[in-house]
Amino acid sequence: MLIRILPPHALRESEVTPESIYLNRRRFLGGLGAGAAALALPLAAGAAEAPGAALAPLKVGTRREQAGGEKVSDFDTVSTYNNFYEFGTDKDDPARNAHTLHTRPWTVVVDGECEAPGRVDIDTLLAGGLEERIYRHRCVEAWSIVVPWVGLPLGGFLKRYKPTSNARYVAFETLYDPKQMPDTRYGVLDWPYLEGLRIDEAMHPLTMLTVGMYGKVLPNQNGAPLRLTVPWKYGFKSIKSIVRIRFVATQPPTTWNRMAAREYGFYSNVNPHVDHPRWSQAKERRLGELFKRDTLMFNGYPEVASLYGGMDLKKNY
Ligand SMILES: Nc1nc2c(c(=O)[nH]1)N[C@H]1C(S)=C(S)[C@@H](COP(=O)(O)O)O[C@H]1N2
Ligand SMILES: [Mo]
Repeated sequence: MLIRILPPHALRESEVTPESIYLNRRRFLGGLGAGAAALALPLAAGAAEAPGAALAPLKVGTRREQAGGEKVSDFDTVSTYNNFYEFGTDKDDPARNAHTLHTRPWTVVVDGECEAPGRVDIDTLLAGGLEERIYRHRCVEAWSIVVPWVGLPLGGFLKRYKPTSNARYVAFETLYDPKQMPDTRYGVLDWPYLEGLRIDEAMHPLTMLTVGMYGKVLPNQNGAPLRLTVPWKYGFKSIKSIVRIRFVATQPPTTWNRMAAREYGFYSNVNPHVDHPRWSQAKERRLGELFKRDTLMFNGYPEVASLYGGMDLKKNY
């Protein structure tokens, strides 16, 4: 299916960006290619000035190193090599374009199958009980980084809203505002960006509601003011700039799964033994390193294996 419309060289290059190649081609076929590229150019200036200097520092309580002592990636890399398609499909687009996102005021609605639905203001979340967790992050495109995230465990946050026994999944939604997110004017993906977790995955102590990185608030391009961090899953599960969290009874639709179900499953656990239909997942390039390294099962978080007891992870990819 999708494999047939790719140029042959793309099939061999696992570390180029298969998704953006595919999507740019799609956009091009839609007749928007040249115009979109030209529009993006005038914004190119102003991106490179003192990365991170203007970001507010966060008060961090406990700090946990949970990346096996591996070297933390450079802030510059993590904040300039991004996937955030609402701001463009090239890796440097979000850092150049995401300044148009307004992160204040920002409220997150929590509703659905729960006894105490409500909404919370981002500044309330920032005010108390933040932790730092250093996690590996593995993109489905076979690159990876190690990031000191700042946030709070998602499970504790969700419990405040008293999920009922009908709450078997949690659905997440990104802001959708074409005025702030210029690339949502194109049909690259279905907007708003949607993601979901099974309730036990959402409650797992590794799953974080993330509000910062490197001791500061999140840069817009990394999903400000709050995003998910699910370190044993491919990066696209870590949805950015969340405005709504909903407890639901049945498996919710997710953007990438709707886009190409055969390529992007609901679970999307990092798994070196289950290849993507268009490339191997056995190895990855850690950004900043020369040689590829082996991809670890569950991205090196074997403690989550018990969530999937009895499941065929080739079928539930
Ligand atoms: N709303 C939204 N969330 C998103 C994406 C996106 O395009 N839109 N990209 C995902 C992908 S593919 C990855 S790898 C991570 C990238 O996070 P980072 O830029 O902080 O490394 O964000 C994920 N969350
Ligand atoms: Mo990704």
